[in-house]
Amino acid sequence: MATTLLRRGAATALAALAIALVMLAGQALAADALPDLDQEVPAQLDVRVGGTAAQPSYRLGFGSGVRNVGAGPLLIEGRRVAGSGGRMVARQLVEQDGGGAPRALDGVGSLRYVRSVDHQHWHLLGFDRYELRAVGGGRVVRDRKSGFCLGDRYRVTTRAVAGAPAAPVHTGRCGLRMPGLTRVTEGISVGYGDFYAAHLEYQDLPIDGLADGRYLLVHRVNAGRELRESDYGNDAASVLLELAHGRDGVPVVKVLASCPDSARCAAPGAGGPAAAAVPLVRAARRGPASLLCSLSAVAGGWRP
Ligand SMILES: [Ca+2]
Ligand SMILES: [Zn+2]
Repeated sequence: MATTLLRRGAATALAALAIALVMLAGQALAADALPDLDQEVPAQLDVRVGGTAAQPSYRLGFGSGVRNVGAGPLLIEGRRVAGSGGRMVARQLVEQDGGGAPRALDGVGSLRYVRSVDHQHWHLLGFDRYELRAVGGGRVVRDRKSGFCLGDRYRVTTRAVAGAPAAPVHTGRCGLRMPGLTRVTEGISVGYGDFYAAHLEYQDLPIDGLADGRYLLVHRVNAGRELRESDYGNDAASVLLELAHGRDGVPVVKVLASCPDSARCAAPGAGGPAAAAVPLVRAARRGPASLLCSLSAVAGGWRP
């Protein structure tokens, strides 16, 4: 009797072990193919003059780019109940190495139906942040961007990324002129990036009233780490700027250094690259064709 019980116990233990092994094997087969978002260095800087002749106003414009150099695509799905207003809840879909259904991660943010002068569609909020920080001090200006329509807008050409699709996949328009949608998907494929041009939908920061001195312009993707990635060490990039005002009160901005993968950026020592002047430009009349968010692809790839 006791022997039978022992045998039964051993058999049960063996069965449990077998089940555990099968589950482990299943997990090994279905590993997350995570994206790795890589913030590009702020690029194409300029200072745009607006306001009136009597009271001019100045904004520091910048292009920003985020590329995916990970093992899997960034996939975002927004959903809402019909008639529930202009907001969707976002979740991230993580592709699995072994194939099969992607793993869904809830609570990665929200999308809002944005009506701007030029276009209206669903924007993912808070994907990328821009700020100016005083060197040795804190944040002095922060963006007020209305969100992002992610897509494969340029191909990564400055480094090799394995597994990039031959052609862009995410070329959608985030539900352009479709406020009644209940589901929207957007993303960035492996080996592609999403780019936003200077002054487009708040791709700039006001610099009126700032004291002369050194500032860091910091761009940071996934600041709240809501999106699951394989590496968070490359999510910020920065440039070190010097701001001075002439006697006429016109700001003169120079780039002292560019720092990929870091929110800190030290000035180069003697013999380093010379400071580059940021051009001063007059506010151009807004052309309708140039203002469709990031919906038009950037020809020729990323241009720092
Ligand atoms: Ca990253
Ligand atoms: Zn837009």
